[in-house]
Amino acid sequence: MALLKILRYPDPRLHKIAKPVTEFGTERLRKLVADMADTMYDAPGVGLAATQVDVHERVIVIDVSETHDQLIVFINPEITWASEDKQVYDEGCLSVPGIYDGVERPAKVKVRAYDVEGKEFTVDADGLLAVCIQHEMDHLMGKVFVEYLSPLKRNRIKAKLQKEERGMEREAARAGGRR
Ligand code: K1U
Ligand code: ZN
Repeated sequence: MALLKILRYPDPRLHKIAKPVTEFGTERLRKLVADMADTMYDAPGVGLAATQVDVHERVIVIDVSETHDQLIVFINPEITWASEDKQVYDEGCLSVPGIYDGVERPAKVKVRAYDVEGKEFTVDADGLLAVCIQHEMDHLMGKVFVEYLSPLKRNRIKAKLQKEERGMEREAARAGGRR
């Protein structure tokens, strides 16, 4: 089991655009997916995009089940249909820890994607799965959910997380000095 470091907003690497996966069924892709799933379950979260672990390829893992045993791996996902009706969901993000806020998105989506072996599949999603797929696909396009919020809220969130980051860096430097 390998846990990957999750980038924290406002890290500029969260705004990189991910490239499509071109080689399927490789050990490298299998390991990336396994490590991403371990990282998501450990966090804990219900989704994770490769962008968040500084890998800029179109790979997403999601498990919205209560039993944490229904992992879905989406490689090169594309939304082929989105409903006219919208829903507002209080979203969270492992890259924006401790912040939850309402985002309006299409309530239902159809997604086409590939599994690790390169086999195509489609998913009809609603509820949290639909929210999570759209949130993770935004990550692959370099977009973080706070960009849907007002500039005032976004700047407050940015300042809070930057302050926390400075505190963590100071603590790490102190711990290093004690060694
Ligand atoms: O960082 C991420 O992209 C994952 C994110 C996914 C998400 C959740 C809710 C709405 C939209 C997108 C999370 O998993 S945040 C953590 C979270 O929702 C959660 C944590 C523990 C138990 C259950 C949920
Ligand atoms: Zn996120």
